[in-house]
Amino acid sequence: MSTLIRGGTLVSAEQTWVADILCVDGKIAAVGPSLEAPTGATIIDAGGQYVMPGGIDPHTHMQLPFMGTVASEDFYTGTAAAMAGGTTSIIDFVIPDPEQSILDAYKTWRGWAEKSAADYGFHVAITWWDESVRADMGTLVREEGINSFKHFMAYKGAIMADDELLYNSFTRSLELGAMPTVHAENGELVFQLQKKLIEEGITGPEGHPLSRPPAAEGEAANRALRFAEVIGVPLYIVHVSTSDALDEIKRAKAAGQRVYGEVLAGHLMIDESVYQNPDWDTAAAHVMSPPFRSPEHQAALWKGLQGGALQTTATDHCCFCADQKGMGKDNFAQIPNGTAGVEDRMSVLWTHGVGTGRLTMNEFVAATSANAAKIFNIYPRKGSLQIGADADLVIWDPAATKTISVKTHHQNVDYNIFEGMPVTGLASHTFSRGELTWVDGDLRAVKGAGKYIKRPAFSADFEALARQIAK
Ligand code: URQ
Ligand code: ZN
Ligand code: ZN
Repeated sequence: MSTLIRGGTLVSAEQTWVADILCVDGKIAAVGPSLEAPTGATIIDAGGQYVMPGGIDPHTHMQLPFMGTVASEDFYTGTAAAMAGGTTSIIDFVIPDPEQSILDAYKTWRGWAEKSAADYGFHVAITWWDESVRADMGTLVREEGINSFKHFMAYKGAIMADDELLYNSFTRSLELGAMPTVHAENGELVFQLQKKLIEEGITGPEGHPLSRPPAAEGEAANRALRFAEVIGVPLYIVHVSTSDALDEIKRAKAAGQRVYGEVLAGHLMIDESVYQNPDWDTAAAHVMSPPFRSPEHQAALWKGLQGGALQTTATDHCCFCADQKGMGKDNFAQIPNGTAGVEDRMSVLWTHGVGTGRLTMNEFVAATSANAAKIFNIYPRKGSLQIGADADLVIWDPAATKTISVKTHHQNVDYNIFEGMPVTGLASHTFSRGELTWVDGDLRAVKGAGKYIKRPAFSADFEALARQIAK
């Protein structure tokens, strides 16, 4: 099966040029001017549009069991919605219960993900420790293509990693050539502040940001960075939301430490005033951790992305509908944490990144696709326009506009944090390994068509990673 995409302007993380691109049997087979169409090939005219690597969202939680309920978006509906927005791969999370075999948890998540319509990989969270966890981490790296392990420094009493676990798991990650990643919030501080606020009678969503001050993120980011520095392992910090954490990342990078930062489209665009909304459901719909912050933090995050202190963008797509959020009606600490975004990330970043001059088109591709592929060692198979790469592509119409709304989105959730936002720049066509899955509003996602992405370990010295990602 072959498709010739003609007349477009190709945009990779490195360059922009006019050329045709031929996809054969799910791979990029040729790139160049005036390519011949093989007999029977589908021909797509990309004139006036950009052809870019499909987006990679390195942070999603499809159908996550969390805080007493299960996220409303599953692997099929979530990957379908992703492709409607130009994202063609996700990296989701296996989150074992404490004391649960991490191999068993991995197998469970693999089963859930069978229904995916687009390609997917997993970070595996280390939520407890004993010698079996150490051994299973080796199995996951050597046999299952896992090269990243997640540590939640938040969520005391549930999945929180203490310092002993951080030390053991970071050390094991280095041995295995795997990337440790962290959710950097001090879980004890958050727990104590939640308790204090509830005792003071602050039970509504307005209490959520008060219980998770920027200092709680800054402290945890610094602690995780110091552990990684002493152990000698790189570190990836997910959903950096404050200048406090960003400053710690800059300090570490300036000292030569290998650290990577991720920022959510939500944290770039939504501010903390949402928690003051008098409508409980609206305020609760925005409860996610770390919380949305002030405009000052948003501005710092944009500068971090522009300046290279932050390398990737993601969504932390973790959906809970109003009835689920209502579980915290009397206590904000019981509102399931999470918001959506997997469908909107690319258009939001294009409109407010490229559209404002903050990002070049090449930096946009780096931040929405190529850097995540490089950091998690699936480049150039993913995140590139190179011959031999998977034909995960998006044809991007820079002139197309829409207003983001829950009324029209494809995400399986009853709220959209970007509700009412006008965006310019939309995916007109999305290809998943050469298959056309989205074309001008017609979603052709196929349940189960997605494939598991095995991600090889790094060489012990991670030098290859450093060379790839150098900005
Ligand atoms: O913390 C996370 O990343 C997961 C549990 C999703 N929820 C959230 O509020 N970010
Ligand atoms: Zn998190
Ligand atoms: Zn998350």
